[in-house]
Amino acid sequence: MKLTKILGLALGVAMGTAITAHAQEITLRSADIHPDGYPTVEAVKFMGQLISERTNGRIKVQVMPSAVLGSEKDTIEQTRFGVIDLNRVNAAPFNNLVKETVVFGMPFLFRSTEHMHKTVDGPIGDEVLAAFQPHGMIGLTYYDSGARSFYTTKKPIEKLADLKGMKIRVQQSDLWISMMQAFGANPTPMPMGEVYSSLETGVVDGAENNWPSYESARHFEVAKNYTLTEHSLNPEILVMSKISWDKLKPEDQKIIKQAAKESTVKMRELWVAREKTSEQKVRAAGVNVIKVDKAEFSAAMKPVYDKFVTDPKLKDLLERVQAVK
Ligand code: GTR
Repeated sequence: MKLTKILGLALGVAMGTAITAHAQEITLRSADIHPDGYPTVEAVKFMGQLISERTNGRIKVQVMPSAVLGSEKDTIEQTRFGVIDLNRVNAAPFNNLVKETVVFGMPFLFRSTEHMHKTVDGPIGDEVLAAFQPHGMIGLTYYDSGARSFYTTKKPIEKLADLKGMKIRVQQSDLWISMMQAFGANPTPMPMGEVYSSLETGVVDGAENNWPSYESARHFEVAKNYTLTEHSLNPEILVMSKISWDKLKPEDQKIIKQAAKESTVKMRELWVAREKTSEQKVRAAGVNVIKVDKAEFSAAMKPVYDKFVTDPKLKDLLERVQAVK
């Protein structure tokens, strides 16, 4: 074996698992808790195709779906340490670490999907992506996540008072815990992978999510009442490990950033279609879909704003989001 090859191999090992033995070829591993076919997974695969084409196969992306690399909270840590190169996570599990992400999850903040798109596609979106850097991550792009609504196993939620004392699973975020308390519920934070059995065994009385997650994770089988509160349009965020990013040449970083942005366009098409098919599927399965007076739920959210948007920087960010037309 030539000395250069031995050195190359040693370098590859020293630089971590992502760099293959051939020093020029890089495979970026990307985590997602959703299975193959889910719009977030397919969008990152699409991004990988663009990157591979534009680097003549030098850089590839391997999506590891279905939480094989762990829960979202765990994969965030692994991403920060460079064990995972790319990670597609909802904004919520980033909340405790990257404060700026709290704003997008604020209840009833976005007036519509268009409002959310305009916000994340513009300078505010860039500002929040930039806020990941001091925490060891590079914010690449946003994906849609629809609107989150409640679903329950036994008692349907028809008005705000119905939530009183209900055990509701939430994502692992202090903001989301407070939001559930403000709704009058008893929040139980846990990773997505534990929700099905928790609903089935009565550890929780309900959870909340968008149509595609409710359908894909089969929660509709065990929680048949879906209440259209649509309390948050919190987006998904695709990040890269700063350790992995720093190993790349600036021109390759540019290719990745551009491909990520293009994958958002693709993702939005996939999302619109999936929202429809997921809704049809769960309705066909006999889910009880309940309409509510959203104003009543929204009015209960003042304490959440008072608690989480105290910092002048966050207040300013929030006001700028509200002002987006
Ligand atoms: C989904 C989201 C996931 C995860 C999940 C959850 O809508 O795509 O990233 O956050 O919700 O509730 O844990």
